[in-house]
Amino acid sequence: MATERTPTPTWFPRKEPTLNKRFVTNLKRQFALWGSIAVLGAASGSFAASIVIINGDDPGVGYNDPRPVTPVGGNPGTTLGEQRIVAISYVAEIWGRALTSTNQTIEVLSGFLPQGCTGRLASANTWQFSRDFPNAPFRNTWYHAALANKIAGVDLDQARNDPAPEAFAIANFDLDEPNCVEGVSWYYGLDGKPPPGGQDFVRVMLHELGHGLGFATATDEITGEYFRGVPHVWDRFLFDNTLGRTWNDMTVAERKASAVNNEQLVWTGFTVTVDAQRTLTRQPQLDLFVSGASQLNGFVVSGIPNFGLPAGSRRASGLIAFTDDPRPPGDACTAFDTALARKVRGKVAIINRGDCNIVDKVLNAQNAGARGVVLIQPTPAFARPFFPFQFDDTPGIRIPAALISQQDGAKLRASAGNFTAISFIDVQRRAGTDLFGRVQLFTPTVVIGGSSVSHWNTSASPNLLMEPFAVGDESITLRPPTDLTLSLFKDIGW
Ligand SMILES: [Ca+2]
Ligand SMILES: [Ca+2]
Ligand SMILES: [Zn+2]
Repeated sequence: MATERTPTPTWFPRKEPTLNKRFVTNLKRQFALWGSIAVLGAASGSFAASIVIINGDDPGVGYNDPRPVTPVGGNPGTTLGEQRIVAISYVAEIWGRALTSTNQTIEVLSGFLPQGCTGRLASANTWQFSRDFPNAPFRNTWYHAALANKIAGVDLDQARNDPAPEAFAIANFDLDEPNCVEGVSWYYGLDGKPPPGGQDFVRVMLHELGHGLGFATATDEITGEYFRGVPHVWDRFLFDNTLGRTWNDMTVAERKASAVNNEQLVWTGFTVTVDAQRTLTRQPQLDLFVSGASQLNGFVVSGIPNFGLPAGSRRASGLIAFTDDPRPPGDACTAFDTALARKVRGKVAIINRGDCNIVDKVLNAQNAGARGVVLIQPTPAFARPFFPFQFDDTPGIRIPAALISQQDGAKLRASAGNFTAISFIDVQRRAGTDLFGRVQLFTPTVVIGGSSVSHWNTSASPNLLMEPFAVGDESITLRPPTDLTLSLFKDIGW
Protein backbone atom coordinates (compact mmCIF):
# COMPACT_ATOMS: atom_id res chain seq x y z
CA MET A 1 0.00 0.00 0.00
CA ALA A 2 1.43 3.38 -0.96
CA THR A 3 1.34 6.23 1.50
CA GLU A 4 0.83 9.90 0.87
CA ARG A 5 2.96 12.65 2.39
CA THR A 6 2.17 16.33 2.33
CA PRO A 7 5.20 18.53 1.72
CA THR A 8 5.95 21.71 3.66
CA PRO A 9 5.64 24.77 1.44
CA THR A 10 9.02 26.43 1.08
CA TRP A 11 8.04 29.59 -0.74
CA PHE A 12 7.08 32.91 0.67
CA PRO A 13 4.68 35.15 -1.20
CA ARG A 14 5.62 38.47 -2.67
CA LYS A 15 2.86 40.98 -3.24
CA GLU A 16 3.50 43.19 -6.18
CA PRO A 17 4.07 44.95 -8.53
CA THR A 18 0.63 46.54 -8.35
CA LEU A 19 0.32 48.89 -5.44
CA ASN A 20 -2.62 50.50 -3.80
CA LYS A 21 -3.33 53.62 -5.86
CA ARG A 22 -3.80 55.87 -2.86
CA PHE A 23 -0.41 54.79 -1.58
CA VAL A 24 1.27 55.72 -4.84
CA THR A 25 -0.42 59.11 -4.86
CA ASN A 26 0.84 59.76 -1.33
CA LEU A 27 4.31 58.68 -2.32
CA LYS A 28 4.30 61.07 -5.25
CA ARG A 29 3.12 63.91 -3.04
CA GLN A 30 5.86 63.13 -0.52
CA PHE A 31 8.46 63.11 -3.25
CA ALA A 32 7.33 66.53 -4.42
CA LEU A 33 7.79 67.84 -0.86
CA TRP A 34 11.28 66.52 -0.28
CA GLY A 35 13.52 69.52 -0.64
CA SER A 36 16.80 67.72 -0.31
CA ILE A 37 17.10 64.05 -0.95
CA ALA A 38 19.76 61.69 0.27
CA VAL A 39 21.52 59.65 -2.36
CA LEU A 40 22.38 56.23 -1.01
CA GLY A 41 24.30 54.37 -3.61
CA ALA A 42 25.27 54.87 -7.21
CA ALA A 43 26.80 52.47 -9.67
CA SER A 44 28.59 53.53 -12.80
CA GLY A 45 31.23 52.29 -15.19
CA SER A 46 32.21 52.67 -18.79
CA PHE A 47 29.32 50.64 -20.21
CA ALA A 48 27.11 50.55 -17.16
CA ALA A 49 24.00 52.47 -16.31
CA SER A 50 24.11 54.73 -13.32
CA ILE A 51 21.48 53.74 -10.77
CA VAL A 52 20.90 56.04 -7.85
CA ILE A 53 18.83 55.03 -4.85
CA ILE A 54 16.99 57.92 -3.23
CA ASN A 55 16.32 57.48 0.48
CA GLY A 56 12.65 58.17 1.02
CA ASP A 57 12.60 57.36 4.73
CA ASP A 58 11.94 59.73 7.61
CA PRO A 59 14.66 60.32 10.24
CA GLY A 60 15.04 57.40 12.65
CA VAL A 61 13.24 54.79 10.55
CA GLY A 62 13.90 52.51 7.58
CA TYR A 63 17.22 53.41 5.98
CA ASN A 64 17.80 55.79 8.90
CA ASP A 65 17.07 53.28 11.70
CA PRO A 66 19.80 53.78 14.39
CA ARG A 67 19.26 50.47 16.22
CA PRO A 68 22.62 48.65 16.55
CA VAL A 69 23.20 45.34 14.77
CA THR A 70 26.14 42.99 14.20
CA PRO A 71 27.79 42.89 10.75
CA VAL A 72 26.50 39.92 8.78
CA GLY A 73 27.37 38.04 5.58
CA GLY A 74 29.83 40.62 4.24
CA ASN A 75 27.65 43.57 5.19
CA PRO A 76 29.75 45.76 7.54
CA GLY A 77 26.89 48.01 8.71
CA THR A 78 26.59 48.38 12.49
CA THR A 79 23.10 49.89 12.59
CA LEU A 80 19.95 48.52 10.97
CA GLY A 81 19.80 51.60 8.74
CA GLU A 82 23.42 51.22 7.63
CA GLN A 83 22.98 47.57 6.77
CA ARG A 84 19.88 48.36 4.75
CA ILE A 85 21.75 51.08 2.86
CA VAL A 86 24.71 48.81 2.16
CA ALA A 87 22.37 46.07 0.89
CA ILE A 88 20.24 48.29 -1.38
CA SER A 89 23.40 49.94 -2.74
CA TYR A 90 24.74 46.50 -3.58
CA VAL A 91 21.49 45.79 -5.45
CA ALA A 92 21.81 49.08 -7.35
CA GLU A 93 25.38 48.16 -8.23
CA ILE A 94 24.40 44.75 -9.64
CA TRP A 95 21.68 46.33 -11.78
CA GLY A 96 23.89 49.24 -12.78
CA ARG A 97 26.61 46.91 -14.07
CA ALA A 98 24.10 44.80 -15.94
CA LEU A 99 22.32 47.57 -17.81
CA THR A 100 23.59 49.92 -20.42
CA SER A 101 22.12 53.37 -20.46
CA THR A 102 23.41 56.28 -22.45
CA ASN A 103 23.89 59.33 -20.34
CA GLN A 104 21.15 59.66 -17.78
CA THR A 105 20.92 58.46 -14.27
CA ILE A 106 18.21 56.01 -13.26
CA GLU A 107 16.73 57.23 -10.01
CA VAL A 108 14.93 54.78 -7.75
CA LEU A 109 13.02 56.13 -4.79
CA SER A 110 13.18 53.56 -2.00
CA GLY A 111 11.96 53.28 1.52
CA PHE A 112 10.68 51.02 4.26
CA LEU A 113 6.98 51.18 4.98
CA PRO A 114 4.82 49.24 7.39
CA GLN A 115 3.11 46.63 5.22
CA GLY A 116 1.73 44.42 7.97
CA CYS A 117 2.59 40.98 9.26
CA THR A 118 0.90 39.02 6.49
CA GLY A 119 4.11 37.98 4.80
CA ARG A 120 4.15 40.78 2.30
CA LEU A 121 7.80 41.39 1.44
CA ALA A 122 8.28 44.22 -0.97
CA SER A 123 6.93 45.93 -4.04
CA ALA A 124 8.19 48.10 -6.85
CA ASN A 125 7.10 49.63 -10.10
CA THR A 126 8.03 52.20 -12.67
CA TRP A 127 7.27 55.76 -11.60
CA GLN A 128 5.41 56.36 -14.84
CA PHE A 129 4.99 55.00 -18.34
CA SER A 130 6.02 56.85 -21.52
CA ARG A 131 5.03 56.44 -25.14
CA ASP A 132 5.82 57.99 -28.52
CA PHE A 133 9.11 59.47 -27.29
CA PRO A 134 12.04 60.03 -29.70
CA ASN A 135 13.32 56.76 -31.25
CA ALA A 136 10.46 54.70 -29.76
CA PRO A 137 10.57 51.31 -31.56
CA PHE A 138 6.76 50.95 -31.52
CA ARG A 139 4.21 53.70 -31.94
CA ASN A 140 1.40 53.99 -29.42
CA THR A 141 3.06 51.66 -26.90
CA TRP A 142 3.86 52.21 -23.21
CA TYR A 143 7.39 51.80 -21.90
CA HIS A 144 8.73 51.83 -18.34
CA ALA A 145 10.30 55.25 -17.64
CA ALA A 146 13.89 53.99 -17.28
CA LEU A 147 13.76 52.17 -20.62
CA ALA A 148 12.02 55.07 -22.37
CA ASN A 149 14.82 57.38 -21.18
CA LYS A 150 17.49 54.99 -22.40
CA ILE A 151 15.92 54.68 -25.85
CA ALA A 152 15.19 58.41 -26.13
CA GLY A 153 18.69 59.32 -24.94
CA VAL A 154 17.37 61.89 -22.50
CA ASP A 155 15.68 61.92 -19.12
CA LEU A 156 12.19 62.53 -20.45
CA ASP A 157 10.81 63.89 -17.20
CA GLN A 158 13.69 66.37 -16.89
CA ALA A 159 13.15 67.32 -20.53
CA ARG A 160 9.51 68.05 -19.70
CA ASN A 161 10.68 70.13 -16.76
CA ASP A 162 8.87 67.76 -14.42
CA PRO A 163 11.73 65.93 -12.68
CA ALA A 164 10.85 62.57 -11.18
CA PRO A 165 12.55 59.32 -10.30
CA GLU A 166 12.25 56.45 -12.78
CA ALA A 167 11.06 53.81 -10.32
CA PHE A 168 10.22 53.17 -6.70
CA ALA A 169 10.91 50.16 -4.47
CA ILE A 170 9.33 49.60 -1.09
CA ALA A 171 10.36 47.03 1.53
CA ASN A 172 8.16 45.86 4.39
CA PHE A 173 9.38 47.52 7.56
CA ASP A 174 7.30 45.24 9.78
CA LEU A 175 9.32 42.16 8.91
CA ASP A 176 12.12 43.33 11.25
CA GLU A 177 9.79 44.20 14.10
CA PRO A 178 9.37 41.77 17.00
CA ASN A 179 6.38 39.42 16.98
CA CYS A 180 5.46 40.09 13.37
CA VAL A 181 5.84 37.11 11.06
CA GLU A 182 7.03 34.42 13.42
CA GLY A 183 10.59 33.31 12.80
CA VAL A 184 10.98 35.55 9.73
CA SER A 185 13.02 38.73 9.31
CA TRP A 186 15.13 40.44 6.65
CA TYR A 187 18.64 39.16 6.06
CA TYR A 188 20.98 41.96 4.97
CA GLY A 189 24.06 39.84 4.20
CA LEU A 190 25.52 40.17 0.72
CA ASP A 191 26.53 36.52 0.44
CA GLY A 192 23.13 35.13 -0.56
CA LYS A 193 23.15 32.76 2.40
CA PRO A 194 20.30 33.68 4.73
CA PRO A 195 19.75 31.50 7.81
CA PRO A 196 16.40 29.69 8.13
CA GLY A 197 13.65 32.30 8.32
CA GLY A 198 15.89 35.02 6.91
CA GLN A 199 14.46 36.76 3.85
CA ASP A 200 17.33 37.61 1.53
CA PHE A 201 16.90 41.38 1.11
CA VAL A 202 19.39 41.52 -1.77
CA ARG A 203 17.57 38.84 -3.78
CA VAL A 204 14.14 40.27 -3.07
CA MET A 205 15.09 43.84 -3.95
CA LEU A 206 17.00 42.71 -7.03
CA HIS A 207 13.73 41.12 -8.14
CA GLU A 208 11.77 44.26 -7.24
CA LEU A 209 14.07 46.55 -9.19
CA GLY A 210 13.54 44.20 -12.11
CA HIS A 211 9.84 45.14 -12.04
CA GLY A 212 10.69 48.81 -11.64
CA LEU A 213 13.03 48.84 -14.64
CA GLY A 214 10.96 46.88 -17.13
CA PHE A 215 9.83 43.45 -15.98
CA ALA A 216 6.03 43.93 -16.01
CA THR A 217 3.24 44.88 -18.34
CA ALA A 218 1.17 48.00 -17.71
CA THR A 219 -1.95 46.14 -18.80
CA ASP A 220 -4.32 45.09 -16.00
CA GLU A 221 -4.02 41.33 -15.51
CA ILE A 222 -7.34 41.20 -13.64
CA THR A 223 -9.57 43.08 -16.11
CA GLY A 224 -7.55 42.75 -19.32
CA GLU A 225 -7.76 46.54 -19.83
CA TYR A 226 -4.82 48.43 -21.31
CA PHE A 227 -3.34 51.21 -19.20
CA ARG A 228 -5.14 54.30 -20.53
CA GLY A 229 -6.22 52.50 -23.66
CA VAL A 230 -2.73 51.77 -24.98
CA PRO A 231 -0.75 48.49 -25.00
CA HIS A 232 2.56 48.13 -23.16
CA VAL A 233 5.64 46.86 -24.99
CA TRP A 234 5.29 43.57 -23.08
CA ASP A 235 1.91 42.98 -24.75
CA ARG A 236 3.65 42.57 -28.12
CA PHE A 237 5.57 39.57 -26.74
CA LEU A 238 2.81 37.91 -24.67
CA PHE A 239 1.55 35.12 -26.94
CA ASP A 240 -1.43 32.93 -26.08
CA ASN A 241 -0.99 29.42 -27.45
CA THR A 242 -4.73 28.74 -27.44
CA LEU A 243 -5.74 31.88 -29.32
CA GLY A 244 -2.56 32.04 -31.40
CA ARG A 245 -2.26 35.80 -30.93
CA THR A 246 -0.32 38.34 -28.84
CA TRP A 247 -1.90 40.59 -26.22
CA ASN A 248 -1.74 43.71 -28.39
CA ASP A 249 -3.93 41.86 -30.89
CA MET A 250 -6.72 40.78 -28.52
CA THR A 251 -9.95 42.17 -27.13
CA VAL A 252 -10.17 43.11 -23.45
CA ALA A 253 -12.14 39.91 -22.75
CA GLU A 254 -9.57 37.78 -24.57
CA ARG A 255 -6.71 39.27 -22.53
CA LYS A 256 -8.64 38.68 -19.33
CA ALA A 257 -9.08 35.00 -20.27
CA SER A 258 -5.48 34.76 -21.42
CA ALA A 259 -4.23 35.95 -18.01
CA VAL A 260 -5.65 32.75 -16.47
CA ASN A 261 -4.84 30.41 -19.37
CA ASN A 262 -2.55 28.27 -17.26
CA GLU A 263 0.84 27.55 -18.88
CA GLN A 264 -0.48 28.68 -22.27
CA LEU A 265 0.78 32.26 -22.18
CA VAL A 266 4.38 32.40 -23.42
CA TRP A 267 7.05 34.99 -24.20
CA THR A 268 7.83 35.16 -27.92
CA GLY A 269 10.91 37.35 -27.71
CA PHE A 270 13.87 35.98 -29.66
CA THR A 271 16.56 36.51 -27.01
CA VAL A 272 14.63 34.78 -24.23
CA THR A 273 13.74 31.84 -26.45
CA VAL A 274 17.33 31.31 -27.56
CA ASP A 275 18.82 31.85 -24.09
CA ALA A 276 16.28 29.50 -22.47
CA GLN A 277 17.96 26.61 -24.29
CA ARG A 278 21.15 27.09 -22.29
CA THR A 279 19.54 28.26 -19.08
CA LEU A 280 16.62 26.00 -18.23
CA THR A 281 17.12 22.34 -17.45
CA ARG A 282 16.09 19.61 -19.83
CA GLN A 283 13.18 17.79 -18.34
CA PRO A 284 11.29 14.79 -19.55
CA GLN A 285 7.68 15.73 -19.55
CA LEU A 286 4.58 13.67 -20.17
CA ASP A 287 2.12 15.64 -22.27
CA LEU A 288 -1.50 14.78 -22.91
CA PHE A 289 -2.87 15.41 -26.37
CA VAL A 290 -6.66 15.31 -26.79
CA SER A 291 -8.42 15.01 -30.12
CA GLY A 292 -12.10 14.73 -31.03
CA ALA A 293 -13.45 16.71 -28.06
CA SER A 294 -14.98 19.98 -29.20
CA GLN A 295 -13.96 22.03 -26.15
CA LEU A 296 -10.65 20.49 -25.24
CA ASN A 297 -8.53 19.71 -28.28
CA GLY A 298 -4.75 19.95 -28.24
CA PHE A 299 -2.23 19.70 -25.43
CA VAL A 300 -3.74 19.71 -21.96
CA VAL A 301 -1.93 20.74 -18.80
CA SER A 302 -1.52 17.71 -16.59
CA GLY A 303 0.30 16.49 -13.51
CA ILE A 304 2.26 13.26 -13.46
CA PRO A 305 2.54 10.94 -10.46
CA ASN A 306 6.02 9.80 -9.54
CA PHE A 307 4.98 6.16 -9.70
CA GLY A 308 4.64 6.34 -13.50
CA LEU A 309 7.06 4.83 -15.89
CA PRO A 310 10.57 5.81 -16.89
CA ALA A 311 10.73 8.72 -19.32
CA GLY A 312 10.48 7.48 -22.88
CA SER A 313 8.34 4.46 -21.99
CA ARG A 314 5.09 6.22 -21.29
CA ARG A 315 3.70 6.57 -24.79
CA ALA A 316 0.17 5.29 -25.16
CA SER A 317 -3.00 6.36 -26.86
CA GLY A 318 -6.58 5.27 -27.19
CA LEU A 319 -10.19 6.33 -27.32
CA ILE A 320 -11.44 7.48 -23.95
CA ALA A 321 -13.95 5.85 -21.60
CA PHE A 322 -15.38 7.47 -18.46
CA THR A 323 -15.55 4.80 -15.76
CA ASP A 324 -18.30 6.52 -13.69
CA ASP A 325 -18.16 3.56 -11.34
CA PRO A 326 -21.10 3.83 -8.90
CA ARG A 327 -19.89 1.09 -6.55
CA PRO A 328 -18.73 2.14 -3.09
CA PRO A 329 -16.32 3.30 -1.79
CA GLY A 330 -15.80 5.34 -4.98
CA ASP A 331 -14.91 5.56 -8.67
CA ALA A 332 -12.55 2.68 -9.66
CA CYS A 333 -11.65 1.94 -6.03
CA THR A 334 -12.22 -1.82 -6.29
CA ALA A 335 -11.48 -4.47 -8.94
CA PHE A 336 -13.60 -3.76 -12.04
CA ASP A 337 -16.62 -5.97 -12.67
CA THR A 338 -17.23 -7.44 -16.13
CA ALA A 339 -19.31 -4.54 -17.43
CA LEU A 340 -16.80 -1.91 -16.29
CA ALA A 341 -13.85 -3.93 -17.64
CA ARG A 342 -15.54 -4.20 -21.05
CA LYS A 343 -16.01 -0.43 -21.04
CA VAL A 344 -12.33 0.44 -20.51
CA ARG A 345 -10.49 -2.43 -22.25
CA GLY A 346 -8.04 -1.01 -24.84
CA LYS A 347 -9.03 2.53 -23.92
CA VAL A 348 -7.82 5.41 -21.79
CA ALA A 349 -9.90 5.28 -18.60
CA ILE A 350 -11.13 8.63 -17.26
CA ILE A 351 -11.51 8.33 -13.49
CA ASN A 352 -12.51 10.82 -10.80
CA ARG A 353 -9.90 11.31 -8.12
CA GLY A 354 -10.94 10.78 -4.50
CA ASP A 355 -12.35 8.22 -2.04
CA CYS A 356 -9.33 5.92 -2.22
CA ASN A 357 -5.67 5.84 -3.16
CA ILE A 358 -4.97 6.71 -6.77
CA VAL A 359 -2.45 3.87 -7.07
CA ASP A 360 -5.33 1.45 -6.51
CA LYS A 361 -7.43 3.21 -9.15
CA VAL A 362 -4.67 2.97 -11.74
CA LEU A 363 -3.97 -0.67 -10.88
CA ASN A 364 -7.64 -1.61 -11.14
CA ALA A 365 -7.87 0.05 -14.56
CA GLN A 366 -4.65 -1.62 -15.70
CA ASN A 367 -5.91 -5.04 -14.58
CA ALA A 368 -9.06 -4.45 -16.62
CA GLY A 369 -6.99 -3.79 -19.77
CA ALA A 370 -6.93 0.04 -19.90
CA ARG A 371 -4.05 1.59 -21.89
CA GLY A 372 -3.72 4.60 -19.63
CA VAL A 373 -5.53 6.52 -16.91
CA VAL A 374 -6.50 10.18 -16.73
CA LEU A 375 -7.61 11.26 -13.28
CA ILE A 376 -9.78 14.32 -12.77
CA GLN A 377 -9.22 16.62 -9.79
CA PRO A 378 -12.23 16.77 -7.43
CA THR A 379 -11.73 20.50 -6.73
CA PRO A 380 -10.89 23.52 -8.92
CA ALA A 381 -7.19 23.74 -9.72
CA PHE A 382 -5.09 26.81 -9.02
CA ALA A 383 -2.29 25.82 -11.38
CA ARG A 384 -0.87 22.63 -12.92
CA PRO A 385 -2.63 19.78 -11.13
CA PHE A 386 0.03 18.00 -9.14
CA PHE A 387 0.41 15.11 -6.78
CA PRO A 388 1.33 16.74 -3.49
CA PHE A 389 2.88 13.57 -2.11
CA GLN A 390 5.33 10.81 -2.92
CA PHE A 391 4.49 7.19 -3.39
CA ASP A 392 6.75 4.96 -1.34
CA ASP A 393 6.40 2.02 -3.67
CA THR A 394 5.31 1.54 -7.27
CA PRO A 395 3.48 -1.75 -7.35
CA GLY A 396 3.76 -3.02 -10.88
CA ILE A 397 2.14 -0.16 -12.75
CA ARG A 398 2.85 -0.49 -16.49
CA ILE A 399 0.46 2.08 -17.96
CA PRO A 400 0.87 5.87 -17.91
CA ALA A 401 -1.32 8.04 -15.70
CA ALA A 402 -1.90 11.77 -15.50
CA LEU A 403 -4.00 14.20 -13.50
CA ILE A 404 -6.00 17.00 -15.12
CA SER A 405 -7.89 19.89 -13.54
CA GLN A 406 -11.54 19.75 -12.59
CA GLN A 407 -12.17 22.50 -15.15
CA ASP A 408 -10.57 20.52 -17.99
CA GLY A 409 -12.32 17.36 -16.80
CA ALA A 410 -15.67 19.13 -17.13
CA LYS A 411 -14.78 20.33 -20.65
CA LEU A 412 -13.74 16.84 -21.64
CA ARG A 413 -16.99 15.37 -20.37
CA ALA A 414 -19.14 18.05 -21.97
CA SER A 415 -17.54 17.80 -25.39
CA ALA A 416 -16.33 14.21 -25.80
CA GLY A 417 -17.74 12.14 -28.64
CA ASN A 418 -17.31 8.63 -30.02
CA PHE A 419 -13.94 9.50 -31.51
CA THR A 420 -12.40 11.38 -28.63
CA ALA A 421 -8.90 10.04 -28.06
CA ILE A 422 -6.05 10.84 -25.70
CA SER A 423 -2.36 10.31 -26.40
CA PHE A 424 0.36 10.29 -23.75
CA ILE A 425 3.46 11.77 -25.35
CA ASP A 426 6.89 11.93 -23.74
CA VAL A 427 8.74 15.05 -24.74
CA GLN A 428 12.06 16.53 -23.73
CA ARG A 429 11.31 20.11 -23.05
CA ARG A 430 13.09 22.74 -21.06
CA ALA A 431 11.51 23.21 -17.63
CA GLY A 432 9.10 26.15 -17.84
CA THR A 433 8.78 26.24 -21.65
CA ASP A 434 6.12 25.19 -24.13
CA LEU A 435 6.60 22.62 -26.89
CA PHE A 436 8.31 25.25 -29.03
CA GLY A 437 10.78 26.21 -26.33
CA ARG A 438 9.06 29.50 -25.51
CA VAL A 439 9.19 30.41 -21.83
CA GLN A 440 5.86 30.39 -19.99
CA LEU A 441 4.54 33.31 -17.96
CA PHE A 442 2.83 32.81 -14.59
CA THR A 443 -0.88 32.52 -15.42
CA PRO A 444 -2.54 30.31 -12.78
CA THR A 445 -6.21 29.47 -13.32
CA VAL A 446 -7.19 31.91 -10.59
CA VAL A 447 -5.76 35.36 -11.25
CA ILE A 448 -3.43 36.80 -8.58
CA GLY A 449 -3.37 40.59 -8.84
CA GLY A 450 0.22 41.81 -9.00
CA SER A 451 1.63 38.33 -9.59
CA SER A 452 -0.12 36.83 -12.62
CA VAL A 453 1.40 37.53 -16.06
CA SER A 454 4.34 39.73 -14.99
CA HIS A 455 6.48 36.80 -13.77
CA TRP A 456 7.91 33.61 -15.24
CA ASN A 457 5.95 30.47 -14.52
CA THR A 458 7.01 28.63 -11.36
CA SER A 459 7.82 25.51 -13.39
CA ALA A 460 11.01 27.17 -14.68
CA SER A 461 14.10 25.42 -13.34
CA PRO A 462 16.64 26.38 -12.09
CA ASN A 463 14.61 29.00 -10.25
CA LEU A 464 14.69 32.31 -12.08
CA LEU A 465 14.95 35.66 -10.35
CA MET A 466 11.64 36.82 -11.83
CA GLU A 467 9.48 33.91 -10.67
CA PRO A 468 6.60 35.05 -8.42
CA PHE A 469 7.62 33.45 -5.13
CA ALA A 470 10.76 34.16 -3.14
CA VAL A 471 12.23 30.72 -2.48
CA GLY A 472 15.77 31.88 -1.67
CA ASP A 473 17.81 30.09 -4.34
CA GLU A 474 17.02 32.25 -7.37
CA SER A 475 19.96 33.29 -9.48
CA ILE A 476 21.27 36.82 -8.91
CA THR A 477 23.36 36.94 -12.09
CA LEU A 478 20.43 38.31 -14.13
CA ARG A 479 21.80 36.52 -17.23
CA PRO A 480 22.33 33.11 -18.86
CA PRO A 481 23.30 30.42 -18.15
CA THR A 482 21.50 30.83 -14.82
CA ASP A 483 18.88 33.52 -15.42
CA LEU A 484 16.74 35.13 -18.13
CA THR A 485 15.99 38.58 -16.71
CA LEU A 486 18.40 40.47 -18.98
CA SER A 487 17.38 38.33 -21.95
CA LEU A 488 13.84 39.65 -21.60
CA PHE A 489 15.21 43.16 -21.13
CA LYS A 490 17.03 42.83 -24.46
CA ASP A 491 13.83 41.71 -26.16
CA ILE A 492 11.99 44.84 -25.02
CA GLY A 493 14.76 47.22 -26.05
CA TRP A 494 17.25 47.51 -23.18
CA1 LIG B 1 14.05 61.23 -14.06
CA1 LIG C 1 10.84 27.37 -10.50
ZN1 LIG D 1 7.65 40.06 -8.60
